[in-house]
Amino acid sequence: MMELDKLKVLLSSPQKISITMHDRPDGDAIGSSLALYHYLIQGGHEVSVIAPTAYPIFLQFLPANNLVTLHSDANLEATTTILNNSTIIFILDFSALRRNAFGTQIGEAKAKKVMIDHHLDPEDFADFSLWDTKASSTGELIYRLIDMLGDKHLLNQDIATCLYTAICSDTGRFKYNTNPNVLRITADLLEQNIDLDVINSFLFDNYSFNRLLLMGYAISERLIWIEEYNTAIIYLAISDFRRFNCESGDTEGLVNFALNILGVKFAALVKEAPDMIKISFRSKGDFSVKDLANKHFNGGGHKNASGGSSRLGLHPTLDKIKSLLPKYADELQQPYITALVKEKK
Ligand SMILES: [Mn+2]
Repeated sequence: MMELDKLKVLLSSPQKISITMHDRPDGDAIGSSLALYHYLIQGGHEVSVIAPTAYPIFLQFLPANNLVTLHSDANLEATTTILNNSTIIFILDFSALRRNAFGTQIGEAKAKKVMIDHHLDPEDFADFSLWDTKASSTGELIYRLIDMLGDKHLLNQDIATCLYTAICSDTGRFKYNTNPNVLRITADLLEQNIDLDVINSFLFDNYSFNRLLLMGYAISERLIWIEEYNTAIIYLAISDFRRFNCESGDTEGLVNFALNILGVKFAALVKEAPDMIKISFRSKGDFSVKDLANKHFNGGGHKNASGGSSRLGLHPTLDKIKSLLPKYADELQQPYITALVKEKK
């Protein structure tokens, strides 16, 4: 394992660097990668960013997005050439090589490997790693790396725009994984005069008209509220997606609307797909949807956010979820934070 000092020495002369991230890049993956790009080019390095798969159009406003190489079937050779010519490969926002479409090639490359990540269970392939599961985001870790290398004076508007996007995405707009240090870092980023109106519009105000209609329909027609168990379930049939000309990905964030109900402890989004039923679970407090997904729906995840699947069909799956609720009565029957609310009424 390389020490920070050795990385610093390595970066003190111009290198050929590639930066890559996990498949289906999100705001943290692409934001932290482009931030690192804008930092490294100031050191005179030759830097390539390779996205293993496509990523949403609403992330393509980031500065230097036009320089990202997309690893696609038409472009496999480009990736190989870049990796073979690299002296350093930065591996961002993932730490298991299978999470990247060309992970095997990364593993075999001669280049020094630098892994920067906050996910659980990292693999042991890196020469240098900055790995912290307590970090809000890989963006936060890129900021820390720049600081550790003594280069905070190199922060500029491009780096700040990318890092703000990374941190804001992974904290759900500073709703979770947020601590004083995250906000201090964010304050530093705002010192670079980044345009919050523009960034936030790209990140969050990006629904198509049809997608908003689907969301409205899901809430008005497909939301079941089971007050006894403080449980909200939203379900969508294939025909609903067709009706609004939407895709499965258009329900991103929909399950969180179910979590907006006062007192709710458990929420599920149940989606019909051609070959199976896909389910997202969310919870508040100590109720573990990780265990529930694991035990009953071949899934897993985190305590408060998990996913699973079912082969039962849409309505039988809904029935199965409902039939499980009495088993969790002890945990679900007391509404979340309402002891406080009831006193105030
Ligand atoms: Mn991340």
